[in-house]
Amino acid sequence: MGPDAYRTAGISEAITELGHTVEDIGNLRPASVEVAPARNPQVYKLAENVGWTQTLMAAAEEAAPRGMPIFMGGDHALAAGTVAGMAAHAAKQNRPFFALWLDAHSDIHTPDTTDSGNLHGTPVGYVTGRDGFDAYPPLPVRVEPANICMIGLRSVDAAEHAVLDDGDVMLVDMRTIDEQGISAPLQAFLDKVHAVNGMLHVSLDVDFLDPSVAPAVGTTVPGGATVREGHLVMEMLSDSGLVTSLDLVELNPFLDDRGQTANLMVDLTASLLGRRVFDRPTRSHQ
Ligand code: 4U7
Ligand code: MN
Ligand code: MN
Ligand code: MN
Repeated sequence: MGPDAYRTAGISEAITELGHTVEDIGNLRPASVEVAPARNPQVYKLAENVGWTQTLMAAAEEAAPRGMPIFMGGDHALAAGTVAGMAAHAAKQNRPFFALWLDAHSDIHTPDTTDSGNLHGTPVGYVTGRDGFDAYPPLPVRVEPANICMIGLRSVDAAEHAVLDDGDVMLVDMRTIDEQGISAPLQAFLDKVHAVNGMLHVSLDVDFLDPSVAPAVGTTVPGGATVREGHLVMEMLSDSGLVTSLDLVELNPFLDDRGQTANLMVDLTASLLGRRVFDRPTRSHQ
């Protein structure tokens, strides 16, 4: 139901209003695949997830040369395919690939380490080439952990800590945001992308935002980003000119309050695509 909720909230119109052309290719369907049962009996809907990964990887690679793909989910399992496909596209262009993960969670489980069995907690594990994804399509190119930045973290499982603590992923948890603001760490990451003319994929999980402003998600965690923090991130990303693809994931319209969350996600997308309060640098009145 997520993609239709974004359509109802006027995502195409909001983007068109900013002077861009929109091509809505409609809803996709997962490839039908057969897989051996997962080692971990908790794992839920493995074949469907593998099928979606196959479909979305191909769709991303196909769409990337034609513009900036926006992938509307659906849950975050979607990103296994979209990120892998965009990384493959970047490799063909001979450009380094980066990913910005805006999320309360780090989603770096594997099918073996997940306790919940929910594969939306594993896409970063897949794209960074962790073991345990044998049922999945072979990864075209591995995403370097050093090229990933996670912002908004406040729910990280023990098995995820084990890989992140000694790893190279740039971790910006809510405490960092409280202490340093959201713009300084984001700018540091964008400088890294800019320095090597990288392509940047943004993966926006609804639960990055505080549930008081974005209730329509199954995995709410209190203490998330504010509306303004969300917009500031998107405005800085827009100014950077580095973003080449976007995921909008985890919206569950059944949990929404009169479209509040869908509308906020559309507004954030508009900020990323150039909407501003003023279209020139603002100066404070002295
Ligand atoms: B989302 C969780 F245990 N880590 O594995 C898990 F906390 O895409 C949550 O970020 C995963 O919403 C959340 O089930 C996945 C849990
Ligand atoms: Mn997520
Ligand atoms: Mn999440
Ligand atoms: Mn989820």
